[in-house]
Amino acid sequence: MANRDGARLPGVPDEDGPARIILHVDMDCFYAACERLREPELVGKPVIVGMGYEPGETIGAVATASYEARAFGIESAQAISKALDTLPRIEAVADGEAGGYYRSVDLDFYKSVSAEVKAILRDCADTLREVSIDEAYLDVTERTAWDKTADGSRTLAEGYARYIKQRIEREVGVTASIGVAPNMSAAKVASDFDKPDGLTVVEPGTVREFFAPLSIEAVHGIGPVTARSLRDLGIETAGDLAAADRDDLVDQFGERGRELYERANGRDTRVVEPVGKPKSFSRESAFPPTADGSEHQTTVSRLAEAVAARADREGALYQTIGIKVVTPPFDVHTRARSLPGPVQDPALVESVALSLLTEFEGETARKLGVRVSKLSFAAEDQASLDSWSGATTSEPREKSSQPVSDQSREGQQSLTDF
Ligand code: TTP
Ligand code: CA
Repeated sequence: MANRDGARLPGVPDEDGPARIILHVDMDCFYAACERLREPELVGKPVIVGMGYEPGETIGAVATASYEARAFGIESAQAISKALDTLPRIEAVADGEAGGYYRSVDLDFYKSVSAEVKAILRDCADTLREVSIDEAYLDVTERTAWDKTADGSRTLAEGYARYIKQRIEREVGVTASIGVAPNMSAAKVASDFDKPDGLTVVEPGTVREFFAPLSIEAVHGIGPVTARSLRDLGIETAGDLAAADRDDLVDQFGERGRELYERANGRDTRVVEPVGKPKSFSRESAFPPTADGSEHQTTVSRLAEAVAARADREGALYQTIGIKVVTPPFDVHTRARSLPGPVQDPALVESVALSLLTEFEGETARKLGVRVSKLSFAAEDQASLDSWSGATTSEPREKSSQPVSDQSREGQQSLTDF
């Protein structure tokens, strides 16, 4: 994982490994695209999805408009009456005149389309963070690379993003715009850069350059109000923001000012984390390469304790305990062992992790990790009761039993677990 201090150069390989590869996927005119799935005659037509356009209705807003309707000036959140003035219903106009194809919002249907898209994204990512019905971040660092293809024309990461776009289009029938970058905020801005059906790649080391000419509104997190205040300070572009005095920004906007400054400079150390219940807990530590077995053991013991404590805090039981060993330069080995049932037992996490480590005796490592997975939250109700009554600890619900099976001897299988 990347340094969390933000001190390293953006996107440049550091001692923790190569720059991350983050994708932001944003579906194009999503509700309108869904309507076109079940009514293909709407393809290429100005489609407006919203409420309140039926005769006799007056109040309502546009949820979204197809790009053909946007060309007339219709946009999300606009009053439906205004949209109807601009582009009357097609049923109401004379032959040959411009009219809009109005459809009412059918959220259940859009959710079902969204679920199909998200299933593809989940399949393609190490970790996925769903942001909304039509938007998600993917960390694909372990699935592809920033290296160039053999002919040097593009990065492998770009090819991977293109593959995801094609899968969505072929398997679901809607289009997505994707931004590829070494961090989340740059990926977000990149997905919006060339909409619709866009693919914009911001390579490591070029984030600041990519941001520089963009207007400040393009930086995620800057709305109209902040933009106005920034303009009052003479800051018009993301480049101006990157070059501004950080302390002035902090004085004016607090922590948010610092964050916006960092992002405009290409620094964003946020990690793509799934929403909802975690599937695993892990902790990793990078260090100067060493073959010293006792150092490895000390590190693994420390990580095991931290991971077990985290699971305990979250009220989680775990059935699989694993380690990760990274040998220079970037060879990732994972090993895991499954228990017959879920446990909450810090001593067992340590002993299983140390026993898995023995396979790597004498090897040079530069990073170690410990993970518990196959989580269950059986203690959840109890845990929330505990917190109501002010208790902070809960007893292990089940005691350990002996490990029975070794998993993923090749290491490949559970690579994405980490
Ligand atoms: P967006 O991603 O903001 O917009 P979009 O997908 O329609 O268009 P774009 O190609 O620019 O990404 O929102 C996703 C869906 O959320 C959108 O299809 C409809 C809904 N929505 C509303 O209902 N009201 C709103 O004000 C906005 C902005 C979106
Ligand atoms: Ca969208």
